[in-house]
Amino acid sequence: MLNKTFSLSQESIDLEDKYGAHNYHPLPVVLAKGQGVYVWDVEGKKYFDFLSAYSAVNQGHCHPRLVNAMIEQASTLALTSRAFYNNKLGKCEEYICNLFGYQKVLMMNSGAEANETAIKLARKWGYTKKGIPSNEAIIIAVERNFHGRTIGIISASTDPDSRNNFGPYMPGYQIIPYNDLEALETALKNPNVCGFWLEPIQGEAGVFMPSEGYLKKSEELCKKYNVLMMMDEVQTGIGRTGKLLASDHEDVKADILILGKALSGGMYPVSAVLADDEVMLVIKPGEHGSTFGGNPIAANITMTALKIIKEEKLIENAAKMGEIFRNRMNDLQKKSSIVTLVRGKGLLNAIVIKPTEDGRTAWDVCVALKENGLLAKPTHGDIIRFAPPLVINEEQLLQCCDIIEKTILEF
Ligand code: IF1
Repeated sequence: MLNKTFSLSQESIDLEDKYGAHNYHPLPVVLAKGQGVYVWDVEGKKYFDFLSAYSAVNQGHCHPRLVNAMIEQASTLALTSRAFYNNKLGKCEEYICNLFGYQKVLMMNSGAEANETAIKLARKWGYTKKGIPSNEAIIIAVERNFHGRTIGIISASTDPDSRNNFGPYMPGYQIIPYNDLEALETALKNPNVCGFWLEPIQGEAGVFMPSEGYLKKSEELCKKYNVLMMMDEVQTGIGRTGKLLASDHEDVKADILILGKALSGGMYPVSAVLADDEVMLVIKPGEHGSTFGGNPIAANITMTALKIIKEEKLIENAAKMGEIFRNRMNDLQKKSSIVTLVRGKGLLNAIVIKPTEDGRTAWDVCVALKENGLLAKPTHGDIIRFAPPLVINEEQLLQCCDIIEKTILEF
């Protein structure tokens, strides 16, 4: 922790502690400025951001084109609600549908809302198209899933922190092991199943990747049993894993695609659900919505955020930088007594840290990394996720590898 003498950081920390809910345990750093791969704290110290707001800031902090897109629209027309049309949403919907290859998109705000929308779409499709008896629809979810924090979503969670003491839970889920095709096929045989809901790589679980071919085989099984594949790419999408979508590594095209976070480059809360007409049009006017969903600012920023991904070749960069990063981390693992595993794809990577004899953990490594100018956060105690903005260049990446190596070898 910071020393108790007066400091700008301590002032902010104390205010949040006194007046803010304690639903997070942030690293003791108070940020005041961001630009590209860098953030600065209130005392003016500069850091590499290796979390990217959980992969929302893929395009880099305060990207000038995103700032302009926001200012431009915010000073023209900010919010109309969907009670009326506006001149930005249609263009944004067209851009998104053409880029990801779907007939329709439904715009929401948070990743959780997009996942809730996907649940409603799958269920209503199950009743009206698959003939599942009313209120009997089942969605298959996987162990260690993370799709958001609403009651509907955590009712499928296997993580005690996300789930415990928030019951009673929403029914209609069957939980199976991730990366287990036999368990999937068995579960799919139930005619009341309308959807199979998963992340192509489990972010919160600690960048847990399934076996090669698991996604493709799952897609085939879903088609065989007439079940909608609902792919949550909120964290893995928008170039993060070295492809536009993580699903692209196996040429998988989900029936329902769920996007968020970097869809707006972290400039504004924007999420989206994509599907073809057969699925999307089961929801009729007045059956679903949101005050801010698809607002003009969201639309203007989203089109710009997606153009940046393409025009600045951030997908290719993520693939190339990711290779360099994992090679350096694998070398580090050989030299370090506390790094037990390195895994990831593109610029979504993680290392697993074994506690030292004197009980120091991944948290202590992250505090030391902060002292050395790099910000990352542990998940599930022993895993450190490394996810810099996709705009990082080779020189910056190698500097960060040097910081990580220097820090880890001090443990
Ligand atoms: C927290 C991490 C957690 C997500 C996937 C949906 C959502 C998320 C795959 C919901 C959100 C965020 C939420 C934040 C920490 C972070 C996170 F995996 F990215 F690290 F929690 F697991 N699907 N992930 O990753 O999107 O409603 O937040 O916009 O809740 O602590 P949201």
